[in-house]
Amino acid sequence: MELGFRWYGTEDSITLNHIRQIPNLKQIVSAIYNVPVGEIWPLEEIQRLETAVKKKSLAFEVIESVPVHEEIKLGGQKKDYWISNFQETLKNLGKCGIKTVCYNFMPVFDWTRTNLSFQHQDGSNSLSFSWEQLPEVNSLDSLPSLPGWDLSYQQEELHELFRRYQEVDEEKLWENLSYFLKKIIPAAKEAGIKMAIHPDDPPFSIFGLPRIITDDKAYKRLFDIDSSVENGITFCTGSLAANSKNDIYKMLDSYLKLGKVHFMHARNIQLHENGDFEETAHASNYGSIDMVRVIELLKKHQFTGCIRPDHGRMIFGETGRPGYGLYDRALGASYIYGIWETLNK
Ligand code: CS2
Ligand code: MN
Repeated sequence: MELGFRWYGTEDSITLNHIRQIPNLKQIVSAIYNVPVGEIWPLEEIQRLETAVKKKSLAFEVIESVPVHEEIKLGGQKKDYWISNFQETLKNLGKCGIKTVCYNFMPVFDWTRTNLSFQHQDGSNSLSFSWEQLPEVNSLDSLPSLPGWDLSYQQEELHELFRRYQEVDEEKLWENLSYFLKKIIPAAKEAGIKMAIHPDDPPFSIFGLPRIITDDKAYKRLFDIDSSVENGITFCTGSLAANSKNDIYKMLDSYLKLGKVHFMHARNIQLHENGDFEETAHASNYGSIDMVRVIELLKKHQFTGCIRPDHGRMIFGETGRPGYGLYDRALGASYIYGIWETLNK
């Protein structure tokens, strides 16, 4: 297992100089952010990122994420064009020594929360989800304004997307994912890259939009599409645990055994009986996830991939990108490494 840290590039208020001071931190997880979704990531841009990271004696092996163009998820007419762009991006990433590419297949919105600064008793704050606060979408005329996504879409654009997704149910989305993977996995193989799909966050349908990477049954189906090692996953503890029916330890155990886990996200959440949850400190006693059990499984299967602290709280008065402050993620990283070291004594 190697500790990684997500970095949003030179636009990130957190610098590589700070990140490299986290004990035992070995890898930077990043992406090219200035290329529009679906366009090919130019080789020179990736090389520039690679150089910046390596100059700080950190490894650059995991990309999070290469976004999948909405036309691909919709199965639209131009999907082949966008898929071939994705293949080209993989080629360029392979040339820069990238081994793992995280992506997701969630329609319209990636992670969905109702509050970006839920107040904890100790004065820290974090992202949270509450059913009561989730806007209802009864018609296309009342589309949701969601924290974190308000500025991502123009109203008309959102409207058009929702309209088109009316034709895409879960079954259709599976078909579109399968179509995508059949073309992408061979390209990944050729580039020496393993694909790692991130689970839907949270793992259930929202606003009537289909979500499919949600539970054990879904993973079986995903692996059936292509059993090769390149068709793998990002195991995100906090995303999957937001459905109380998911036995994340059993799931992780079996996917590690299959060799399908290429990237780990360690995130803790406090899940409530009504399905609401808030993100917490990484330590097991702060949330619903037993982090020791998670790391024990990584040890059991001799996981050699990258693990990164996923969202952290905002602490010590820090402000900035919700979930992605420096301090709590650094604490999380150290906590995770502490468990690992103990297990390896
Ligand atoms: C991440 C996801 O910040 C987060 O919630 O875990 O955004 C993740 O990076 C993407 O869904 C992966 O494609
Ligand atoms: Mn995650």
